[in-house]
Amino acid sequence: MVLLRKLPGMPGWPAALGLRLPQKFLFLLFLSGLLTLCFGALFLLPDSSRFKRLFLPRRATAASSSSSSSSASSSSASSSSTRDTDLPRSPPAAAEPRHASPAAPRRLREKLRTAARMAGPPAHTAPGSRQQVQGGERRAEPATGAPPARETRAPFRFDYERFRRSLRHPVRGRRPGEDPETRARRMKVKEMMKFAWDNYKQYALGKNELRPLTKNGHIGNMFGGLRGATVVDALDTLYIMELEEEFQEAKKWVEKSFDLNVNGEASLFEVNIRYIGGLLAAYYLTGEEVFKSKALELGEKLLPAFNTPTGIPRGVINLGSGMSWSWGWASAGSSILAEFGTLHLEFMHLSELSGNPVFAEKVMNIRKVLNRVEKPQGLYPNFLSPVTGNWVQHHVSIGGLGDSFYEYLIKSWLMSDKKDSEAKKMYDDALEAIEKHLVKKSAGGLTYIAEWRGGILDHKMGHLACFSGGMIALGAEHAGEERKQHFVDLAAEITNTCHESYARSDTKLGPEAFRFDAGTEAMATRLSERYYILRPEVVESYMYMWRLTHNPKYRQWGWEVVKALEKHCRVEAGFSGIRDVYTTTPTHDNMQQSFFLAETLKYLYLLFCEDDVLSLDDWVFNTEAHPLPVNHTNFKASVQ
Ligand code: DMJ
Repeated sequence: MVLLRKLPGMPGWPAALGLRLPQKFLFLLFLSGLLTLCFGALFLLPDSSRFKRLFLPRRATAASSSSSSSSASSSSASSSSTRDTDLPRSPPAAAEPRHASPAAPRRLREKLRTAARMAGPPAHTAPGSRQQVQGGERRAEPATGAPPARETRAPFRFDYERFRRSLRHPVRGRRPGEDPETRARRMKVKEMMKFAWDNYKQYALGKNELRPLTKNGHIGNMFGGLRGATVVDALDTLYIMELEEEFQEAKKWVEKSFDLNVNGEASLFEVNIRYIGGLLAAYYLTGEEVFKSKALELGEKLLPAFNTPTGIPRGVINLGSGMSWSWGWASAGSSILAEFGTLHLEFMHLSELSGNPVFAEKVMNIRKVLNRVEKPQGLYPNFLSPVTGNWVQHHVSIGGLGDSFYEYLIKSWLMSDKKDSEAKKMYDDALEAIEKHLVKKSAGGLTYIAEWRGGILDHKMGHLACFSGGMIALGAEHAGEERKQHFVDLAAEITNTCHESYARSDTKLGPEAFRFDAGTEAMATRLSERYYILRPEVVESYMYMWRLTHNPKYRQWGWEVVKALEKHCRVEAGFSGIRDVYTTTPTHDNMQQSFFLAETLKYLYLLFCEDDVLSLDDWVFNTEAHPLPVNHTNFKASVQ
């Protein structure tokens, strides 16, 4: 209106119509009311969702609202939307589109369902697999700028033979003359693996874990209805240990019984590290197509979790509907550093094997968001909003909630054949900040890594944090000459502290967390922290330290763990965690964790192997100890 009135030589409309002042006023009032109505209608009519998308900032995602999410997510990473409050904190009751609430008009809900049906099946879904056509289901598309993969990608075949030729060492090593004691110890670990597997197979095959006291299976609620966590976690360990018959049993279960068409709430992180990691490793070790196709199919099912304003995935996803949400316990709908930061290795391989860049794009975008956000004292807090891309709470830990994020930085660099220099820089910078602010020495001379709560130190180390000795050892080899010895020493000191936490207990197994305060060193001070659930982190560090230094004490320490496991954790039908490491007659928790077969026994076995078995020249271990190959050939694959 203002514009019209000011146009030279052109009278305003009301004047042109010959209206007087009150009439002009009424006319203007009428016109502005009309405009408001028209504009408002865009938002209120049932068909208005696409206009809303144009005008409103993107909000907490149900998969249903984001078919074009990948591109939107990367481009809106800098959005300062603070609509954090309407994130679902617990699973929605049904797989309905979130904006089609029961209060929404029925017509609108029907339209959304029809649209979902027309969107068709997800790309790359195995032929014949069941499709959900409810509103919650959407096809995941590549990130920024990339066209929908299904329409444009050329036929693609990963050249497995070429990959095998690129390895520098035989996968299971050459086994030259070795000392009989080491061989006997290795064979003992192999026997433990067979015992753990046989009992799982007998009492719990197809369930997620074995309950060795009650001799039945456990399903749990971490895997969204997926079954057989122990099978998938055990595959590569069985293969490496040359337990051929048992490997065939596991493979047969994957072929015949592993059902991916499930509907339940899954941890994105756990499904990725255990199932996708386990399947990828099994494929790379054996070349069996079934492992690859299952890994890719499952990878597709995780993609809707990334449909957030920043592209930072939420922690929980319904594998059937694609709906995702944040953990109820996570501060203000935040995502967890160790969860969204522990996808990189597997997702790069999913892109490598499928020829579909979408997986790589998702994890590269996570890195972009992390690089952009300001780090307090250079540290990475554990909680980040997937909506704003800002930290939600300043709790920093190299143990639970933070741990494997750091591990994946150095391993991303190694897996890229040392080409991913961005990952190396992020690792170097993070470690520098950790050393500066969190690494401490106790009065008794033990080096430990404390936790940080908004600037205040908590002098506690979790069992989980004990992986860091191995991580720092792995990075030490690649630090410049002048820094190398420093990191070797730091890794050795931390590993020594973790060993102390075992040595100071009555069972010679370590507690869930140990503290350095009030005269206590490397021991649990709270009843609730005295348990041991067959965790691998301490023996993981022994394995890396052994390979780095060949100091025999690491094999000795590993052997002490074997003896303690046999004495306190082996029961009639498998291995069980214990509730108190400070008593020689501990009670058992009745759970044989799947990571005991994937990690604890694998690292112990490798500790008594020559270095060329799963050589670190060729492989990086994901955080569940599943070996993924280093990209010597620039991940090239042949196109048919
Ligand atoms: C494993 O699932 C992985 O190592 C993960 O990174 C941390 N926790 C368990 C074992 O303790």
